[in-house]
Amino acid sequence: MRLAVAAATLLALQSLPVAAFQRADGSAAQASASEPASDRLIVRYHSAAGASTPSTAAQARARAAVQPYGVQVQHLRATANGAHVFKLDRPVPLTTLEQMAQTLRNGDADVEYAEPDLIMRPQYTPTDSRYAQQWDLFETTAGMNLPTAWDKSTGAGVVVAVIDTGVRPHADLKANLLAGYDFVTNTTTANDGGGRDADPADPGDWTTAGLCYSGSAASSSWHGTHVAGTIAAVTGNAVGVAGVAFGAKVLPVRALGRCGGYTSDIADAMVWAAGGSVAGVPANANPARVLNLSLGGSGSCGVTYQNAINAARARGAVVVVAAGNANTNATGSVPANCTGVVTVAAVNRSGGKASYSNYGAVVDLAAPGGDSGAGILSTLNAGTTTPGADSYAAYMGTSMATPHVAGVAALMLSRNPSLTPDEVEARLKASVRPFPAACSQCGTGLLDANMAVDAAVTASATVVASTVSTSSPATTSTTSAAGVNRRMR
Ligand SMILES: [Ca+2]
Ligand SMILES: [Ca+2]
Repeated sequence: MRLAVAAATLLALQSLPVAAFQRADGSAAQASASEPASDRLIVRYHSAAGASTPSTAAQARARAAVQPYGVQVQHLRATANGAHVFKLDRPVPLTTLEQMAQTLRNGDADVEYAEPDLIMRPQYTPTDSRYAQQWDLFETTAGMNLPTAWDKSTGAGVVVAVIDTGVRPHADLKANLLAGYDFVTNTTTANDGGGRDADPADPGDWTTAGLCYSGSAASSSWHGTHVAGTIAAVTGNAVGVAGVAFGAKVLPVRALGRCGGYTSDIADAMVWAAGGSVAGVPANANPARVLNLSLGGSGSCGVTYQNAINAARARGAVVVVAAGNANTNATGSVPANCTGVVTVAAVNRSGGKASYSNYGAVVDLAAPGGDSGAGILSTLNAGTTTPGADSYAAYMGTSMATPHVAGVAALMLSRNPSLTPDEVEARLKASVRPFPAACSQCGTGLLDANMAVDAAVTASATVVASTVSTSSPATTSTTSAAGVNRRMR
């Protein structure tokens, strides 16, 4: 019965010409507004856990299982989790992929689980103009109260992994970057001439029309460089911008590229970033205590994601993720809907919900993500395709809100390294001010860095939601931050 329904659904979808399917899938920036697609499945076998390939018989059963859907599959690689990635000969909609996964499970008792390998995308939207002030760090209304927090912690000794598009060696960031790694397996996505390698430099993720199955042409985003700058731009150097945790180090872990990135690569990147081992990749000499995932896609939280999150948490890492930019309930946004993550919504400069921000019960708290007319200023690159000169630009998105929280988690762990991921999350959620403007279902409140740094050394988390910080920006630290901002165009 289930198979009959699946086949009928499939026929309806397959009857669309490829060009029509591509148009119907929506642009890259609005993938969540229409049905996502992928050309990968992740399958874990009881008998092949840890093996480099499943048995010939298992591969034959997989080919047979997807045949009714009119596609062909081939084994691609093993994952850090002991599962296997299969490549389809073309992308298919998520609902069809889920049906295929179920058919695979039903037809092979050796299958522990099978699920779509969802494609994640950076959760940002570029703003049109540049802004010279980092209101997000110090402004009384919706700023993070960082100048006061910096008197107590700057994040020294803590490593924050930025699982993203890689980084540029920006002069205002480079001194705070560790070696990192490139986990992108697909050469088109990677755009650096190969697959996985030890170089997490961002070669650019520009696209041409149709490259991403559906999207229009887009300039390189340098998304990872922007996110990393928010966390740990070099601060106090009289140049450019300040970072939230400028005493911390950023571990750049590349898992996104052209058209986004596969969950299977992101999951391996998470395992490695936290200090776990991944076959074929040298050990991580600088395990991260905080993982920043300013990315997401539509779908449920699969075993692949949840296992990677669990593995990172078991090694003591706090996993901070974007709620998503579709102005919808984040329950349908992954990894925002996974268990054990700190899910972050975005507020605008007035402290109200940013127009694009997702919301809902899975959101833990909010931080500045900016909105039209008042974005988040950070390090960037001027190249429209390949890398150009260092630059600065304002972006907006839950991608921008997330590194504010990751940075504050680093400030907390620097002050008290013995905090567990659950303790960090509970104290983050308790270290908030009430929203100064409407932000419904945005979690416990607006994160206050000073309260969080204090909470890092208290005996237990206490909700102090009624305490509104009114710290004047007239401290030495604030003046310094404002001073470097004024040098911005
Ligand atoms: Ca590469
Ligand atoms: Ca700087």
